[in-house]
Amino acid sequence: WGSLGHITTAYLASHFVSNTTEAVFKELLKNDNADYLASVASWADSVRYTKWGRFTKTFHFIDAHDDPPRSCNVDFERDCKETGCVINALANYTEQVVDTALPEWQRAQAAKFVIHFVGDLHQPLHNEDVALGGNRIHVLWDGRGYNLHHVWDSSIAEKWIGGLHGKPYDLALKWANQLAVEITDGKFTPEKEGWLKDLEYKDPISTAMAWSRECNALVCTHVFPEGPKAIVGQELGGDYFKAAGPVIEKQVARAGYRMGAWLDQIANDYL
Ligand code: DCM
Ligand code: DCM
Ligand code: DCM
Ligand code: ZN
Ligand code: ZN
Repeated sequence: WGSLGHITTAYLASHFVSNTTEAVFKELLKNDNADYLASVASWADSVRYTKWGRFTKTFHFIDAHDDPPRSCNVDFERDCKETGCVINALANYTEQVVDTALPEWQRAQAAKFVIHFVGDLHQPLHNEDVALGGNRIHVLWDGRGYNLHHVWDSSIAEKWIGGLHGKPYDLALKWANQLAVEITDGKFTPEKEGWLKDLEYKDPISTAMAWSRECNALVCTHVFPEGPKAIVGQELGGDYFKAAGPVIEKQVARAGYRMGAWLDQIANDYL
């Protein structure tokens, strides 16, 4: 995601975590404010292209070598790069957060990666190989040129919330509060229990692969419903957005709700 997606998922997670979890992560991240998760959610993107952070570049996605829209599927052995992917990155950093033999700064840094990668794992094009996750596909968005990856990272979400009128953290918090209502007592309430099915941080590869397969399926149904070639140069701000907006909304909601449950399990074992 872009920063709006990441900050929103983190605010949403902070809405659902237990008091214990909140205390554990406020202490670890040395931040006693309401944005203790949100303020670190985009950090992993800021280090990606720095010299010391280069090794994390492929940690943000998994390149599913499938064939949308005919066939969507993800295979860990086939698709996770030698240099790592979002699946084993989430697993490794989750293990680091709970490893009390590690120095506290390293566990805090691991927590920041976990908060980011749960988010990225829920973006359909972070679970797809085609055209570098859509980066090499030129499209139009309300008349202006972008690549398809950017549209799914940022443009759809920004339009869904009514545009970027306001401060980024305020907009994200407002959206997160709306999603929290939909989860607690709204359109997502009937399915929220299913979102946490088989969630187990001690089995991170299985859990992350289940999330990845669910998300990758959306590549066939909503990202490339007519195939990758048909979308090149198309205007996506109209009918395409109408179908994609609800998908983005649900993926952000799932990511935030699952992040909260993930951090709850971590904090429980921390004690
Ligand atoms: N930030 C912001 N508004 C907030 C919290 C953080 O604009 N309420 C920005 C400032 C930093 C980044 O997010 O660029 C991370 O902040 P921090 O150093 O507090 O984690
Ligand atoms: N941060 C860190 N180590 C770095 C860069 C940033 O621990 N090398 C922290 C400071 C902020 C958060 O990550 O709390 C977000 O930083 P930024 O504003 O640089 O995105
Ligand atoms: N990305 C992806 N899949 C790829 C390559 C990149 O999902 N095979 C993502 C990572 C970034 C965005 O696309 O979020 C832009 O990547 P880059 O800046 O490396 O082009
Ligand atoms: Zn992206
Ligand atoms: Zn990322």
